[in-house]
Amino acid sequence: MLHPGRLRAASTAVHATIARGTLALATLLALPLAAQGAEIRSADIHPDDYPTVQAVRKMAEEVKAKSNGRLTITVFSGSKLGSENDSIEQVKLGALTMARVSSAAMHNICQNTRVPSLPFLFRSVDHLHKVLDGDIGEQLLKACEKAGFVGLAWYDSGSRSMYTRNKPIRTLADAKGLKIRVQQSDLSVAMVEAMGANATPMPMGEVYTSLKTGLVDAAENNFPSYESAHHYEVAKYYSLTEHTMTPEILIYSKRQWDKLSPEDQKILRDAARDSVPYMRKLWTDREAKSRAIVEKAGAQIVEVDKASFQAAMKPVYDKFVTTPEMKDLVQRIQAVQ
Ligand code: GTR
Repeated sequence: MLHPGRLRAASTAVHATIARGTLALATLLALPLAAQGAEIRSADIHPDDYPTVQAVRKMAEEVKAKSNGRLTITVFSGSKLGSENDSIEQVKLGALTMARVSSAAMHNICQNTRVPSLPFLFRSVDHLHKVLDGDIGEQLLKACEKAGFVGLAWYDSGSRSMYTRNKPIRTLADAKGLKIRVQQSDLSVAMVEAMGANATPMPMGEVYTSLKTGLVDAAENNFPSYESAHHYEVAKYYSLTEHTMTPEILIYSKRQWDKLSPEDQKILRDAARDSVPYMRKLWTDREAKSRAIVEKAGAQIVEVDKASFQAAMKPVYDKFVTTPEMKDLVQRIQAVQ
C-alpha cells in the first residue's frame, strides 16, 4: 500500500504527465498540418524514367532538404493512381495532394488554360519559354485556383504531331475523315474537327489498344509519349504537323495548400520553380532519344504542308477565344519576342 504522502506525490506526477500530454496534443492540433510533417503524394501517368516524373523527384529532394525532412513528396508514376482525370478529381478533393498533368486535362475545368494549347500559337520553344517564364505564365498558373488547384510550375511537352496506322498525313486533305484520338478536352476535339477529321477523346491508357485494334486510325502526341507508350509499334507514320505546344502543369490541391504555413508554401513554390530548368534539359535529351528509338524501330517521320493545317484553325480561335481576358492573353502572347 502506498503511503498517503507518496500517493499525493504520485498523483501530482500523473496530473503533470496528463497536463503535458494535453498540452502536447493541443500544440499538435494547433499546428498547420504540414508543420507536423507531411507526406505529399503526387501522381503522374508517365513511367519512372520520363522527364516529368524525374523533375518532380528533383523537386522532392529540395523540399525535403529545405524543410529538414518535414515535407516529403512521393511520386506515384505509371498511372498507379489512375488516369489523369482520376488524379485531377482526387486533387480537387484533397485526397491526393499533387499531380503532374497535361494542361489539356484542365481545359474544361478552367478555360484560360486553353490559351497555351491554341494551335500554332507559339513560334518556337524559345517563344513558349519566354511566355511561360513571364507574367503570362504566372497569370495562367493561377487560372485554376477558384476551381481548387494551385498551379506550381509549367513543364515542357514539346509539340504534338499526328501519327497514323495506315498511311501518312502530308497535307490537310489526308486528315479528312480519319478517326483521331484526342485528349479529353473540347478544344482538342475542335482542333481535329477543324482538320475535317473525327475526334475520339479518351484517356492516354486506352490509346495503344485503340490504335492496335483499329478503333481509331490515328492519334497525336510528342515524340517522348509516342515512344514511351509504344504507340509507334501500332501507328508507324509520324507526320510533323506540330499543331500545338500544350505544356504540362504541376497542380497542388488548394484544400491542402491552405493548410500549409506561408514558409512551407514558399519552399514548395521555390522547389517547383527550381525543377524547371532541370526538366527542360531532360526534355531536350529525351526528345532526341525517343525520336532515335522510334526511327530505329521502323517509324517513318513525315514532313507536312503545315500551312494547310494552320489555315484551317481560324474557327478554333473563333470558338474558344471568347472572353476579353482570353483575347488579351492571346495578343500579349503573340507580342512576346
Ligand atoms: C502527353 C502528356 C500526358 C497526357 C498525354 C495524352 O504528352 O504528357 O500527360 O496528357 O499526352 O495524350 O493523354
